[in-house]
Amino acid sequence: MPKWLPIHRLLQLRLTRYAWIILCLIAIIQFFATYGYYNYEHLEEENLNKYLYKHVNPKLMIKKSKPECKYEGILQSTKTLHTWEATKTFNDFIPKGIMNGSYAPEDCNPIFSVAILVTYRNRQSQLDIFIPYMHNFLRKQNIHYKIYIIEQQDDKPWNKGLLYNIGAKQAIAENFPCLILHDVDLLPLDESNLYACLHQPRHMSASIDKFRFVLIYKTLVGGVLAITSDQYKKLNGFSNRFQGWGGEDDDFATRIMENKLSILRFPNYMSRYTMLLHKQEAKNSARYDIMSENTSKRNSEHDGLNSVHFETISVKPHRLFTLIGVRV
Ligand code: BGN
Repeated sequence: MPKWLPIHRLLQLRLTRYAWIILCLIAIIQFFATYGYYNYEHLEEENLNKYLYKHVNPKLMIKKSKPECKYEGILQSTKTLHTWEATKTFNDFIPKGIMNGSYAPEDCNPIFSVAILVTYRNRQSQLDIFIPYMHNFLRKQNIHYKIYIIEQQDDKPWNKGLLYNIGAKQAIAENFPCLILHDVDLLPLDESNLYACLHQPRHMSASIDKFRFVLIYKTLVGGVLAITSDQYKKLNGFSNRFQGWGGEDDDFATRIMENKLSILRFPNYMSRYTMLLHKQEAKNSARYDIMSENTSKRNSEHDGLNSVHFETISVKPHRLFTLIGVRV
């Protein structure tokens, strides 16, 4: 018997054991990789039109000589960028037609006006990508829009809910009927993802590459959310009590449900986003307690849009966005 045979057998035995371990690992990874909903409940593409909230800012100049803008082509578009293509496109950016972060189509009258509210601190490299990317994306949509960056200009714990409330107050004061609450690290990939409100709150970022393009849970409203200004006021906006990362969006979802509103979504092939990389913010360890306290005590009546406190605030128009600087 040749000498190498027992070693070979041993190796074979090891290999089978390794094979088992590898198979188990694959099973575990598979389990975690498939949690969430790929086929979540959504509106059907052919019915979207009847859900659209068709309102423009009354201050927008409507010219009778121009036709009404059309949206069917946008909603039916199948053009999609791949994750790796998305961040490269900002090189071809010519800021034509944009003033104070606002744009309206030239050759037709839009039927949607939306305020894009972006909460922000210390993410210059993401903002540099986000702003041109979004203008390029939105200018193709035939909508009237304005981008607001709401920057927390202090070192105190991050308070996203409060920043959204401040941005919403400003946009509502400027007569915007629809608010789109937008993370600075998310870029839409599908041209058919029309930036407009529906008659019910609309969670727009249901399919993000970071989450393997699945909806991680059904009540998620974080990322990108479109809500009418009237509904935002009805909910009394966000709780101002969440400091640090996480929870304020889940609390907002509770407000939506308490007010008997529902969360609508477009199909996944119209709701894809790529997330720009960044390191995870410090999580707020009190977020679970605040959430359950808010729900049990029905805090939403006195904690929100009607109780916004801050030290200082400034509103500065820049060409590509309006900057609302806040010290909380
Ligand atoms: C959740 C966070 C959300 C966040 C999503 C996606 C909480 C509260 C505990 C239930 N919620 O876990 O704020 O948007 O992840 O990242 O942490």
